[in-house]
Formats: sequence, structure tokens, C-alpha cells
Amino acid sequence: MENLKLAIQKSGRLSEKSLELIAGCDIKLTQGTRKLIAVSSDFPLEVLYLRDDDIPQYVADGVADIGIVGENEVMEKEKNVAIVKRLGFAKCRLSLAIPKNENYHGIRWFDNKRIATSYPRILQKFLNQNNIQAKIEEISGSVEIAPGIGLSESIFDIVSSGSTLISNRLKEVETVCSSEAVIISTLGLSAIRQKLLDQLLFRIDTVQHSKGNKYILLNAPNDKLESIIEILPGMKSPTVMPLYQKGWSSVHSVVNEKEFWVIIDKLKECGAEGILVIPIEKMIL
Ligand code: PRT
Ligand code: ZN
Repeated sequence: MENLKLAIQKSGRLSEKSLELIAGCDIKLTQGTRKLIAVSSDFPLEVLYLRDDDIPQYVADGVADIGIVGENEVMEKEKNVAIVKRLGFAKCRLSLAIPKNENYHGIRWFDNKRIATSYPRILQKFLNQNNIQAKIEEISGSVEIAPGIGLSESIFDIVSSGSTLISNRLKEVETVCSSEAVIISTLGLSAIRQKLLDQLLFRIDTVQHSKGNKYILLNAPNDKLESIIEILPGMKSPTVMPLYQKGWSSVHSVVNEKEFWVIIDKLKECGAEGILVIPIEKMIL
């Protein structure tokens, strides 16, 4: 039996969410005898724990068939892999930042400046596109301290909340690209592994669809049914069933978290009663 080999980050910002995603697909992992690999007994999947920087290379070489990694690493490493799914977590951006007190007048500020970064390829591309002559200082970590220790005048790094920049007296002046966790795949997967990947992606889709959606049940007087149904989006159309009490119905539907409270308020105004809200585990569309 062939296994699909999935590389995930061993420990870091992507690890927990990657494992959560696998568990959400009802795939249980049992630690193998070798500590860097785990296997599943209920889906033909083998998980390799690696450093995130190495994942694009391992996937390009076919050591792993697929990998979960930040898009930033995919862009930087420029390996021959395909992005097959965007996962919506570990969202961040890659930005240029300069000391807070500098007077920033536009992109030409970077001419003849030194920029410290762990992402030299993405940065060089951006500089070329904008015709900027700057010196890239490649460092592997703690990029934000580079201006403070005199290594560079500016930095190009990952920004999420922006608090690292603030605490290092830096300000973000140009956003070059955004990133999120993605699934990458090796090119030319065997037919068997492609089928396994499709099955896995289908499971991920059902988990992603159910996220943020709630199942809602309510009682409504029949004369208000039409206005209540108009408020409810539903997957196709709400389910309506008669209640034992004459003149009343039970209405079932699916509501997204984003519009949840607005809809609840409108439903109450329209006369809905006994509203129940239930989490949805899986949604197969
Ligand atoms: O050990 P290994 O090489 O596997 O891990 P790593 O230390 O290289 O990576 P890790 O775990 O820090 O990040 C993994 C991935 O998470 C990155 O490649 C990004 O795709 C994504 N990600 C999302 C982030 C952040 N948000 C993030 N905020 N990666 C890093 N940061 C750092 C950033 O470098 C900076 O130091 O957080 C700081 C900025 O955060 P704010 O919130 O202060 O702006
Ligand atoms: Zn890394």
C-alpha cells in the first residue's frame, strides 16, 4: 500500500495548526519508531517533521509528496513545486521597515542603503522591479535588531501584528507581499498518490467550509415564515417543519459567523423564538 508523504514544520508557528488540520480531517497519527516520522493507521499518510525552510526542497525532490509551509518560503526558495491549497492560517506580510525617526519620502529612500533580511530573493526581485540599487545583508534571524547594531539602515522581514517593529523603534514603509500557510505538491505525483492527495484536499475542504458556519434552529409563527426565510441564507433553502402546536413551524438553516449577530437580531424582530445554535463539524457541499 502506497502512502502519501506530508512534510510539516517540526516546531514553530505552523506546527500546531498543521497538526490540527490533519486531526480535523479525522486522520490520527501514531508516532513511528523513528521520531521524525509519524504514520496514520486510518489514512495512507506518513508525516515528516522538518524545518520549514527545508520543506520546499524536500517536496521539489519528491522526498515528501506534499508539504505545509508559509508562502513566503515557497516564494523565497523558488523550487519546482505547485501550490495546491491555501490554508488561511499563519497570515503575515513581508515588508520593508526603517528607523522610526527617518523621514520617508518614497521607495527611492532605499537607494544605496543596506537592507537586512532572511528573504534575499524576494527582496532582490522587488528592488529590481523598482530599479533600486541597495545592498542586501542576508542574516538568518533577529533581523529587526540589524539597524540598532549598525549592520544595516533598514530591514525586510515578516510582519504580523507590527509589535516587533514598534519595540525595535522601526516603522513599516512598504509592503512587498502577503503570505499564508499553503499546501505545496511535488510535480508529477503518481496516479495513486494524486488520488490520495485529492481525497485529503476534499477532507480539508469540508473542514474549511464548516469553519465559521453554525446550524441554527428556531420556532416561528406561520404568518411570519416568509419574512424569516428571507433573512436566512441557508445552503440551498431552509428546512421548514410543522410544530405540534398549530400555526407554528420549526425552521433549520446554516448561518455564517460573520453575519451571525445581525441575522439573529433580525430574526427576533420578525418573531422567531427558541433559537438554538449548534456547531457544525463537517460540511460537504
Ligand atoms: O525552525 P524553523 O526554521 O522551522 O522555523 P522558523 O523560526 O524559521 O519559522 P517560524 O516558526 O517563526 O514561522 C513559520 C512561518 O510562520 C513563517 O515562515 C511565516 O510563513 C509564518 N508567520 C506568520 C510568521 C509570523 N506570522 C511572524 N510574525 N513568521 C514569523 N513571524 C515573526 C517575524 O519574523 C518577526 O520576528 O514574528 C515577528 C513579527 O511579528 P509581529 O506580530 O511582532 O509583527
Ligand atoms: Zn525557518
